Amino acid sequence: MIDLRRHNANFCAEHFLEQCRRQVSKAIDRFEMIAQGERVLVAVSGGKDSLAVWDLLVDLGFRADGLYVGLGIGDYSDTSGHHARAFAAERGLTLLEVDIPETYGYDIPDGSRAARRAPCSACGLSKRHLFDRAALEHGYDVLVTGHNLDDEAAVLFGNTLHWHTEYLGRQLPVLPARDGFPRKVKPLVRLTERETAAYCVLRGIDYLVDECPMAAGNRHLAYKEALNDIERRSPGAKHSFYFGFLDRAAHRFAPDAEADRTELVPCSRCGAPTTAEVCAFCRLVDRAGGHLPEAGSPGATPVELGATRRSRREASVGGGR
Ligand code: Q46
Ligand code: ZN
Repeated sequence: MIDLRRHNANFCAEHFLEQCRRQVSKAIDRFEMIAQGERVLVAVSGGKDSLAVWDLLVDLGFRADGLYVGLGIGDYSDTSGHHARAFAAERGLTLLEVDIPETYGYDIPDGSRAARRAPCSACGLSKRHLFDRAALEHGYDVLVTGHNLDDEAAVLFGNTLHWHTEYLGRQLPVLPARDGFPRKVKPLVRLTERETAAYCVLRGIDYLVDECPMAAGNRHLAYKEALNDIERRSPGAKHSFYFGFLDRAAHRFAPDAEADRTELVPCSRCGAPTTAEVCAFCRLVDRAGGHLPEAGSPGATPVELGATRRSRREASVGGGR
């Protein structure tokens, strides 16, 4: 039995899985995230959320491939890569990979120190750039991330505490494609972290349980803990905080987000959309002591985006389900 206090209900395994599928379908339909037949790229970390969303999308009949980005965070990256590859191989799914140290010559721990950025800020910037790039380069219609209700509520909490109204205006479960960015969607917004973990256990998905070692002290975790405390006393609080915001407040901040939008031009080095001559990613690569891909290699020119390669195991596991 799985007890979901926020729904005031207990579910057996089979009904719990059905409930997860229903919640994801509902999010996809309500926010018009993905149409049947579209090509979907899932940003995969090897953790519970990204593997759960990939599994759910395939189960719901979407054509979804994965992309894993190697961050060079020691054992954590080795193990997370292993989980992502094993998941894809066991199910005959396609996993693309980009290894930052191998292709761009820096890793997140040393690179962020050299660039004088917080690790999560350097990491987030790198991942966003590489996911966007790969989605466009490989012709995907939509990029999926595994952000769940806890993540979105924590981001909302932080943006509200600091009244980042321009961020509040674009904190939506769907960001439409624009100016060289792919459409980005978050189908897990109706599921909590505890639910995605239970989903993985029941589906036999072997995910990376350890937290990233660089996450300690990050404010996002502190916001999550604060919200968990509130949720314990008042089940359903996270859901009503986040969905109440979407229903009743998000549109009020749209003008702030719009005013914050600046004209984008292609980066003179990599071609990604940017407000400056050189994009934030290329500047990070410089300051982190890395390099753009060697001339002649994939991703070396602005036209040919990314430096993705297929998972080594893909060749031996055949097509999808
Ligand atoms: S992987 Fe990267 Fe996270 Fe690790 S360094 Fe921070 S952002 S915590 S999702
Ligand atoms: Zn660039």
